[in-house]
Amino acid sequence: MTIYALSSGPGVSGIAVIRISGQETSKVIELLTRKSLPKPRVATLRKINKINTSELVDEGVILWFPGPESYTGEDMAEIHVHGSKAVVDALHSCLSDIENCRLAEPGEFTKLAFQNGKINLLKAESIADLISAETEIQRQQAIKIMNGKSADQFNFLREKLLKILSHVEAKIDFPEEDLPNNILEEIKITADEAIKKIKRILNDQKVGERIREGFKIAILGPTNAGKSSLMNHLSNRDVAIVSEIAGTTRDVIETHLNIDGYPVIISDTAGIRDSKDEIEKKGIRLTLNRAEEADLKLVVVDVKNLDFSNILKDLLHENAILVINKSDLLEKDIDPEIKKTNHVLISIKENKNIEELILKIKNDLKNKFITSDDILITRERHRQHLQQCLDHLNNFNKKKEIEDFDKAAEDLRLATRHLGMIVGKVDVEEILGSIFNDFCIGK
Ligand SMILES: Nc1nc2c(ncn2[C@@H]2O[C@H](COP(=O)(O)OP(=O)(O)OP(=O)(O)O)[C@@H](O)[C@H]2O)c(=O)[nH]1
Ligand SMILES: [Mg+2]
Repeated sequence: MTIYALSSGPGVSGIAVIRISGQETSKVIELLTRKSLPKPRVATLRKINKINTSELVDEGVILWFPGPESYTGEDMAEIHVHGSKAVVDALHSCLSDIENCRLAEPGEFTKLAFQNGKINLLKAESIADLISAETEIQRQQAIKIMNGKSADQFNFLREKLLKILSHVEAKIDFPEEDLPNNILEEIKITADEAIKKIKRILNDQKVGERIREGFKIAILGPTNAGKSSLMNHLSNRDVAIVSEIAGTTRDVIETHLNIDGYPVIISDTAGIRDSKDEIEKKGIRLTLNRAEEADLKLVVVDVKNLDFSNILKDLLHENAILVINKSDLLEKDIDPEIKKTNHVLISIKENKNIEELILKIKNDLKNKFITSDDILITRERHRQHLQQCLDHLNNFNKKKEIEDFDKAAEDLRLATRHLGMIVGKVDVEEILGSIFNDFCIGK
C-alpha cells in the first residue's frame, strides 16, 4: 500500500508539500509526471498531470528518496506544489485515483519510521512535541529528547538490568562452583544503583510534563470578586463574560498563554458560594477539581468582602497567591491581620499593581520550571512504566534476599520489559495506537 498526505500545514501557503511513502512510490511519481524518476534527493522541477487526461495540475519540485534512506525507511517522495486549496485538492484526487494508493492516517509516516527501525519511540514522541511546540522551552525540551538524551539513559539502565538478569539466570542454571564468588554481591550493587537512579528520575516534580502540557494556573474565589476580569486582563482579550451579577461564570474557561516563554494554561472558574441552583453547584464542583489539579492557584477576593470561609482557607493552603481585588473601592487601609499575610492588592478596573501580580506568577513559574539534565520524563506514559519498573525491581530485591532466584528472575524480566516499553524495545503494538493517534495527518 502506498500512502500520501499533505505534510505542510492546512490553509493557503506559498508552497504545499505532499508526501508519499510505499513500495509503489516510484510508479506514482512516473504516472504523475510522465517522465522517468528524478535523481535521488535532487530537487527536480516537473509538470504534474492528471492521471487519465493530459490536463496540467501544477508545476512543482519533486524530491525522490529511495528507501531505506528515507524518513519512513520505505521508498518516499515529496511533491512541492503551489499551496492553494484547489491545487492540493486536485493532487489529492489524482493520487486517490491510483491503485493501492490511499490517504495516510494521523502519524502514519512517523509510525512507519518507528516500525522500520529508523527511530525509537521516544524520538517519535518528541517529533510530535516539536511539531506542536508553542514556546521556546517546549522546543528546547523536544529537541533534547529527539537527540536521544533520555533514550540513551533508559537504554543504559536497561542494559544494566539485562546484565543482572544474565547473572541471575547463571545462578539458576549452573552449579555454585562454576560461578564467580562475588556474583551475588555484584547483582546487589547493580540493582541498588539502578533503583537509586530510577528514584532520582521519578523525583522530578513533573517538570518535563509541565513543559510539554503547560503549567496549570486556576483562578478561584468567591463570586463577583473579579476572577473573569483578571482572566481577560491576563489574556489580553475578552475570553470570559464579566458582569456585576454574582454567579456569572459557571463552566471552566481555559486559555493558553505564553508567559516569558513558559507555556501556561489558565482557567477561570465559577465563583464559590452556597448555591441552590443545580447548574451552579455543578460549576462549583468543577472549580474545586481544577483547584486540586492546579500547579498554582490565584485566589481572588473582593477587598470590600474579605470573608475567608473554610473553603477559601483550604484553597490558600499551598501553591496559592492571595489576590485582593478592587483596591479602587478601598476607603481606609486594609485590616492589619490581612496585611500581614502574603498577598497582592490590585485593581483590575484601574489597572493597578497588576505588574506586581504578574511578577509573582513569573517567579513561581521560574521555580517550578527549573530544568536540569535529570529531567527525562515528559509524559505520564514514561512515568508509569518507570514506576512499574521500580516496583518490580523492589520485588526482585525481596525475592533475591530469600534466594528465590526463579521468581526473582521473573520480576527482573518484567522490570526490564517496562524500561524497554519506554523506548519501544519490546513488542509495543498495543501502545502504538495511542501514541501515533496524537499526531495529525501528514506527520
Ligand atoms: N470597582 C471595581 N470593580 C471591579 C474590578 N474588577 C472587576 N470589577 C467588577 O466586578 C464585577 C464582577 O466581575 P467578574 O469578573 O464578573 O467577577 P467574577 O469573580 O468572575 O464573578 P463570577 O463569575 O460571578 O464568580 C463586574 O461588575 C466587574 O466590572 C475592580 O478592580 N474594581
Ligand atoms: Mg466570572
